[in-house]
Parts: sequence; C-alpha cells; structure tokens
Amino acid sequence: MERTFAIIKPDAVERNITGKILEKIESNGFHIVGLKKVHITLEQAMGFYYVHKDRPFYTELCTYMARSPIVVLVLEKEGAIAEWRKLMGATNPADADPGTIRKEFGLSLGENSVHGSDSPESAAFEIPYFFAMCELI
Ligand code: IDP
Ligand code: MG
Repeated sequence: MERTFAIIKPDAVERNITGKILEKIESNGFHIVGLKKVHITLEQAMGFYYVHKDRPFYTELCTYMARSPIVVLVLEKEGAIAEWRKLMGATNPADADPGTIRKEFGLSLGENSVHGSDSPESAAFEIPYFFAMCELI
C-alpha cells in the first residue's frame, strides 16, 4: 500500500465543499490515514512550496495557501500517488478531464481546489511536513 499527501485548498474550504471532496476521495477507494484542518502561515506555505521558489507564481501561490484554513490529508491506496493525481485532474481546471476534482470544483489555474504529491520523493517530504508519525493511523 502506498501513501500520498493531499490538501483541500483554501478556495474549496472557503466554499464549504470539503465534504464533497472527501466523498470523492473515499468513493474512489482511498483510505484516509491522516486528516486535519490547519491555517498555515505565509512562512509555512513558503517552506512547503520551496521547490517552486524560482517560479513567477511562488508569492501568489504561498499568499493564497496561507489566506484561510486548509485540510491536509494522508491517503492510502495501491498506487496512491498516481491515482490521486489522476482523480485531481490537470493543474489548470480548464484542461482537466471530466469527472476529476479540479474539473468539477476548481476555479482557476491558481485556485484549483486540491494538491497532491507528484512523486514518492515529494510524498516523503510533504507527509512529515504536516503529520507526526503518531497522527497516522
Ligand atoms: P500541481 O499542483 O498540479 O502539481 P504545480 O505545477 O506543482 O501543479 O504548481 C503548484 C500549484 O501552483 C498549482 O496547483 C497551482 O495552485 C499553482 N500554480 C501553478 N501554476 C500557476 C500559475 O501560472 N499561476 C498561478 N498559480 C499557479
Ligand atoms: Mg506539484
């Protein structure tokens, strides 16, 4: 069983659709092994997205992620990393396939409702960024 890290981003939490996204996660066979709602600081967002520090959208992205609460999750499933990326859909909701979370709920390229680790290496960085071992079931 593989684990991946997911976020329900500010645009989705603000619109009260956390439950709708959790329903998609569970009905697609992911087991939630960690879940909490947090409001991160700008500094914490900058640390989390450090890989993007040289990208032109880094400041906009970090400001958005720190503007209101998020729900952070660890999901377990066979092939969880690729499976969660597939269920999320393309980064830009306009390019996402029908049935994906970003297609259904995403507002824009920046405010695209969910995050997911893109590799085992990023999952190994992202999970412990938010969760202690004793918080994972
Ligand atoms: P991903 O979330 O699909 O892995 P990344 O390229 O890793 O996409 O970008 C991280 C996040 O940064 C995106 O999910 C989105 O919220 C934001 N982002 C990406 N490109 C842009 C952009 O051109 N303008 C504003 N925000 C962006
Ligand atoms: Mg990414």
